Amino acid sequence: MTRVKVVVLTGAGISAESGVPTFRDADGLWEGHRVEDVATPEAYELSPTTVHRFYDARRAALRAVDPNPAHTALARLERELGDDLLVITQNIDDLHERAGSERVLHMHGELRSALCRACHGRHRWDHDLVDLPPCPGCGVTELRPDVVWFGEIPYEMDRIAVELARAELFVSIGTSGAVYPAAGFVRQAMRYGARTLELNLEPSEGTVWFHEARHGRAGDLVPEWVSELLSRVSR
Ligand code: BV8
Repeated sequence: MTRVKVVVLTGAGISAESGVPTFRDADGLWEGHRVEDVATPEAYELSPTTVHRFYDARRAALRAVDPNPAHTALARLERELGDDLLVITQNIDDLHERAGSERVLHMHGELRSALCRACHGRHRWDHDLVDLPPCPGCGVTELRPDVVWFGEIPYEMDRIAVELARAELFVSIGTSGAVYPAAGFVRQAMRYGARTLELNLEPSEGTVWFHEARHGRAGDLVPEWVSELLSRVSR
């Protein structure tokens, strides 16, 4: 039996069935806000309160949602593949971790983390930030959401490049392929010879770059794909 190095990229679509709104579907988050008003450094400079309220609401909403079968299936896959699986997520929720995944790379940061603009410390954070609490590290009241905004560089891009070069299978789950550099990962993986698979409700903007695409709900597609893959490989 063979081993296979798998890199999975997830987007908002994998959390949709948990009740976390996506960004670009009809009732998406951005519908309530123009992205420039809440997810850019300029927006934060202009109106920190608006931006804090947007993220404080999303952080609080995490308590009311749970992982769905797609998250659970990826955690099962990690138990079987171990270091041969890495989940790179664009999502800032903690549903992968709560489903049991440990090897998760949050390239766009996390709601449950605060970043200090004074000491650049990153701290586990589960409360509101709108009242400008002191940084647990340096005490200065300069904490912002530890989230990568448009125009900012995503986390761990060097590590991601290494992982994409090593991948034998690249699977994109629940993302529209609208935001870079994440939307370009499929081409990077393909250039290094990976097989590419898209699991999404509908064809993404990058669907042409995938060897195979299956369209439907992540809660159905992901457990089915994981069972299929595990029947073919072993650690
Ligand atoms: C950077 C954190 C430089 C905040 C986010 C012009 C052309 C190309 C690029 C650019 C350009 N102008 C500017 C850029 C760069 C820009 C960009 O890509 N802009 C886009 C809008 C054109 N990117 C950046 O600024 C990035 N930084 O480029 O720095 C650099 C880069 C590398 C190295 C050095 C320097 C930073 C981008 C990060 C922004 N932050 N999130 C927050 O969460 O509030 S992005 C945000 O949108 C999300 O995090 C998510 O990652 C991203 C994409 O959303 P998706 O996850 O795909 O969600 P979406 O709603 O779009 O789609 C959901 C999909 O799921 C749909 O297809 C739907 O059909 C499907 N679905 C729904 N339900 C289900 C389902 N699928 C399965 N089952 C279901 N049940």
